[in-house]
Amino acid sequence: MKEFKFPGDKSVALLLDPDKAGGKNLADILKVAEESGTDFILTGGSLTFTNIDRLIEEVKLYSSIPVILFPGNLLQLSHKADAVLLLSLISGRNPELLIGNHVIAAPYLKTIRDKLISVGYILVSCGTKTSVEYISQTEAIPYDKPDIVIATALAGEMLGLQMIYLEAGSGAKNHVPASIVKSVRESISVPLAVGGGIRDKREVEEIFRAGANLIILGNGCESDPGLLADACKTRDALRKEYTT
Ligand code: 1GP
Repeated sequence: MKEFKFPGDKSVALLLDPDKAGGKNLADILKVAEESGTDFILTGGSLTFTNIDRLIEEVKLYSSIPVILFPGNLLQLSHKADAVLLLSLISGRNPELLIGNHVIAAPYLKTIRDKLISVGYILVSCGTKTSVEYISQTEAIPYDKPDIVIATALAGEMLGLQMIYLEAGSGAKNHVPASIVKSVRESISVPLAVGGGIRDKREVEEIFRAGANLIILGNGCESDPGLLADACKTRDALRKEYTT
């Protein structure tokens, strides 16, 4: 198995919706992902009707990009991924998503301990209510309350979580504002992932420049696979700019 490298300074991840990915669609999008130099494939979701093990196996038939599991619930755990996000939904106050599920999963996760990345998962409300809010039965932090987002991210870092993920929700009307990404970036030192509602290369650049280390693209790439290639080009240009 390929060794997983922790998200570098600027990385792009493609989020595959387990229920939409499969067959020719999957082969096509993974071809674009390979050719454009996508750093990671993420898979998982709030609710899925698809067997995650089988999906990861299929992804690996077409691609050698590391697969990171982004489990929406305990049924989505798999040892077939290269890495697993151990999510704590720290914007919410649902005890099951803060510690309950982790306790249930711990004996299993112990067997794949070296693949785990602990993540402070923060929902930021950027428009309409998203699936993740409903399914998690938590309330997202309003986008006009940046201080709460910053304090939550800080608390996550101080608790020892390895990465903070600012999430607007899959298919969100608007992405997390760049001003919030910037404020969080200035407040924490662990890697910062941002996803949800990012639909064009201008937004990708804006969020990278605000300080995101990892950008996660889902729906935007389903409607326009060119977004993935554009995002990777933007990443390359910024990596160059920041090292020269
Ligand atoms: C959702 O952040 C991801 O968890 C991706 O969202 O599908 O809106 O790009 P989109």
